[in-house]
Order: sequence, then structure tokens, then C-alpha cells
Amino acid sequence: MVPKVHAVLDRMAVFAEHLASGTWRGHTGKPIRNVINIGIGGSDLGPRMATQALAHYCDRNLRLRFISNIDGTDFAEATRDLDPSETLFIVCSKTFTTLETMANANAARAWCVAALADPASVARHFVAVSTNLKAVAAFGIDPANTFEFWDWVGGRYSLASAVGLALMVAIGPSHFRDMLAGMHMMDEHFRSMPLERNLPAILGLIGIWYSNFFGCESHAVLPYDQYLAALPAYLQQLDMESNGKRVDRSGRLVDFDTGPIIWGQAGTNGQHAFHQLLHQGTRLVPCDLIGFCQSLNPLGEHHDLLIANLLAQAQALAFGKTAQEATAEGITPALVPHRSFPGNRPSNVILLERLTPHALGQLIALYEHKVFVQGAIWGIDSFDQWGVELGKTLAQRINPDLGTHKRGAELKHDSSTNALIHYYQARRSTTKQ
Ligand code: G6Q
Repeated sequence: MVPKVHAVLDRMAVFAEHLASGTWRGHTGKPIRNVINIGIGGSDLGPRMATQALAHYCDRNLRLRFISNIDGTDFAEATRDLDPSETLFIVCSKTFTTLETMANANAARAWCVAALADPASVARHFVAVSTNLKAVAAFGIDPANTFEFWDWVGGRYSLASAVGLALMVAIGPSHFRDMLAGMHMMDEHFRSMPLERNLPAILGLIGIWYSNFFGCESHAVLPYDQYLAALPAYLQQLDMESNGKRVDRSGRLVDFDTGPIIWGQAGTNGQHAFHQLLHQGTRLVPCDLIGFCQSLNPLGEHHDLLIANLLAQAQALAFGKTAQEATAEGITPALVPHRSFPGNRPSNVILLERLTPHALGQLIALYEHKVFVQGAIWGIDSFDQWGVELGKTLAQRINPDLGTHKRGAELKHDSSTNALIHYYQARRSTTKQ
């Protein structure tokens, strides 16, 4: 597989360079200025998060956007100010059958062909990333413009594959390879480091300690870096889709908790919102505080203030403030219970030197292996996601009943769903929507 993987990476690099240099042009001969990745879940969250995380390294002449949602608003807002003759779509889908992605890809093709008045324009405005080369060809995308990956690459673990094409286009092949090198370094660390110094193993074990021995229901990811604002959403999928399982690998119900609820947002914003609960709420929420020693955008005292806040959160969570300390500060006795902090609340501080593609690669691989460590200890399969399937099947069953032609028709769902469908049918617009 390795030579095949490198062959695809090389083709991706050539494509990215052609876009950046203007060698690749649109159907009317204009250079491409906008690149839109159409994909969802594992074919969206990774490239979206990493493109944002590495914006500092991006070619600012190219505008990168992401469309994932089946809500038409996502497509409308992503394309409203763009010129189709300068826009290229990357249709990114492992299966090339995903409802949301195919609906958005069809909308994109119609948008492009209507503006450029030529179905042949698809050749210069669409490329695909997929394992399903047949379906890509049937959609009308030239196999020469298709970047392959393979069945053994799981969606939420796919950023390092051709799924990272939008990212490579944004940051350039050399930065993309730096990210891969960072991931590789963490892979090697995980493979070779003794357990007591093995970061993914330690992170995984700490997580299990709090989930299974303290009953912690959730885990907060708090990056103290604006570029990493999308990291919590990315890790939410990585962790919750991998380890949100209630049966073990042999199909037996487990009698312990598995994957926690992952949530969070960039600090310091969260401090002015939900950190109250972390410090003084009734629940114990372990968290990861992630920061960088060097800023990519030095500005006055900003960076020291940012890091001071990160460290202060870890300190406040760990040590709190006792009633005696509050009293010694002269706080009125009636207010002492409100102004004291229990402390003894766990956090991991993850400090890296600088947010480079290499460091981001290490961070992503750290969490991938942490998820694997936990799944292995819990004995669950971290690499399936059957829980996603039921909703998809039911939506396909409900969809045909939503049209106005079905208004008042007898429905065969459960009574609650039937009532909601009737309510919707009575109010939906009678035009195609
Ligand atoms: C990820 C999941 C899921 C998947 C999407 C998109 O691990 O399997 O999020 O990535 O459903 O699937 P396609 O890439 O096949 O469109």
C-alpha cells in the first residue's frame, strides 16, 4: 500500500501546485480563486479543522470554504458571493453515496453548469476524493481528477489521506508533509515509548481513571489558541463516534461506562461562559488545556496574558480556594460558601512550542492513539459506527411522506412521528423546497 499512498500524495501535490500557480484554470480560462470542499463527517471535520488551525500558513490568494450540511443554507451562504468561473469544488466522500454530500455536489454542478452554460465545465471545476471510483466517474468527474484512498482508511481518521486535499491546497504540499511527519513522529512515540512515558497511553489511562472510577460523564477540550477553535468539534467526532459503544467486540453489553461526552471551545472565551460549572458545579469534568509557548501573531502582552489564563485555570481547578482563604480575604461569612472553590478538579496541560503543521500533526495523532488506547482497554470496536446508520435509514423512509401530495394521507410510522409529519405537511411551502 505504501507506494500507492505516496503516488496519491504526489498527485495531490501536483494538483495543489497547479492551483496555486494558476496553471490549473477554470472553464473560461480564469484562474481558480475559490475552493470549496463538499463532504460531511470524516470527509469534512478534519480538513475544516486543520485548514483553520493552519490558516497562518495558508495561501491567502485562495479562499477555502466547506459545505457539509443538507440544509440548503449551507450551500447558499458558501456560494452567494462567488464567481462560478473562479470556483473549484472538491467532492470528498469515501463512499460517494452519502446523501448530504451527493445532494450538495449535484447542487454545485447545477450552479456551475447554469452559470458557465456548458456541461463540459464540470471537468475544470470539479475534482473528487473517494474510494468509489465508479460512482465518481458516473457523476461526471474525470478519473484523472480523482484522488483515491482505500477502504481501510476510516472517515474520522482520514485527514492524512487524500481527504486532506483541501488542506493541502490551502497550506501547500510541503506544509502538508510536515503535518504528516508530525503524525508519524507521534506514531513512533506511541509504538516505542515505555508506557510510563507514552503520551497517548497516559492520556488514555487518565481518561479511563476519571470515567470509570470517578463516574465523570464528560471531558472538556479547551484549546488556548484561536486557530484551534474547531479542535473540540473534530475531537468530538474522533472520540464519540469511535468509543460511544455499549457492546464489546464480541457483542456483549458492557457493564461500565465507555467513551465520555467530548465538548469545549477555545479559551479564554469559555472562561466567561461555562467554566463556572467546571470550578463550582456539582459535576466533575476533567479537561485538557492546550496551549503554545510562542504566538504566531505576537501582539503586545496578549500571549503572556493568554498563557497566564491557561495556567490559572489549571491552578484554580487543582487547588481551588478554601473557606479559610476566602474568610482571610475579608469575605462576608454569608458569602464564603459562594466564594470558595473545592479544587481537586483534574486537568491535563498540554503545552507545545509553536503551532506548526508538524505540531498539529503530533496533536492529532496523540488524540487518535488515545482513543485507540481507551477502546482497546474497554474491549470495544473503535472503528465502526453503526449508531449513525439507523437515523439515515429512517430519514430515507420519512422523506417520501413529507411532500404536499401526501397531505392528509394515512401514515405508517409511530403515532408521534405521524403527528409531526402531518404538522409539517400542513405548513410546508407548496412549491418545491
Ligand atoms: C466517520 C464516519 C462518517 C463519514 C461520513 C461521510 O468515521 O464514518 O462521519 O465520514 O458519513 O462519509 P463519506 O465519506 O462516505 O461521504
